[in-house]
Amino acid sequence: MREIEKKIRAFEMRLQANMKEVFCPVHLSLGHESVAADLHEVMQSGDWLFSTHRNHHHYLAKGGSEEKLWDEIMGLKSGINGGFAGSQAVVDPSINFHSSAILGGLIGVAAGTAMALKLNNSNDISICGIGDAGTEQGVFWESLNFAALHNLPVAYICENNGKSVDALIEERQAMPISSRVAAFGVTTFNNVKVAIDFCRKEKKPVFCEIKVNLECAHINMATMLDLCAHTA
Ligand SMILES: Cc1ncc(C[n+]2csc(CCOP(=O)(O)OP(=O)(O)O)c2C)c(N)n1
Ligand SMILES: [Mg+2]
Repeated sequence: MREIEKKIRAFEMRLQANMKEVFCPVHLSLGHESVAADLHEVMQSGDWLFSTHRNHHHYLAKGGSEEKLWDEIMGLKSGINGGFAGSQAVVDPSINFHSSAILGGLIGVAAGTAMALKLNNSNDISICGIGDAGTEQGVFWESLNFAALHNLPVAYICENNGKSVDALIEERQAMPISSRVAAFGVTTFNNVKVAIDFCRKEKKPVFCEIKVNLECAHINMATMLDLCAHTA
């Protein structure tokens, strides 16, 4: 296991052990670390990284502060966003990192950012981490079409854990994601580093699908139910 994977995993396991102290929804990325580690190895500091409700691994891979992330999740003023964002919506403009609790919320923003990078003749790219259910939002297909039409340097990195909360992918999707993406004229990959290199060199959109195994529950449900009971 690479150093960055160990760092991410240690952070998440410490968080899991302290979940009783947490008062916000938390989606751990246990089992997804290798995707973030691959990104860590090929991202430039000027690249933009857009993430989801499950974002700790992405944030740490982009060079985010472990202490500030911890404090944010704990709801402290010393957190990245003063404790107001919580785990799901961490934003750190100093490292071009954004995340959103809205499923698919930043997919279009990532394409728009790629358009800005293209207009500025930048060598940086726009990277968007999504889950398999992120591809079920209409904005994903609209953004793919737009990015393909305009040759935008945007990389959609899909961590396919086969689940949308507890709904299995076999019960939700008729065809494999990558084959549908290819029909939009976007080149598909199953290796993050190769996909990012292609996107940067060719200045074209890419889609990379990695099968992962989420090693924990979707969310900190026990903590959430406890919180509801106390505030009811
Ligand atoms: C617009 C919207 N609809 C529904 C939800 C509730 N929701 C949160 S996470 C999630 C499933 C996400 O699955 P996926 O994108 O595959 O990511 P994973 O949690 O498996 O990593 C859903 C439906 C939401 N946050 N936003
Ligand atoms: Mg999923």
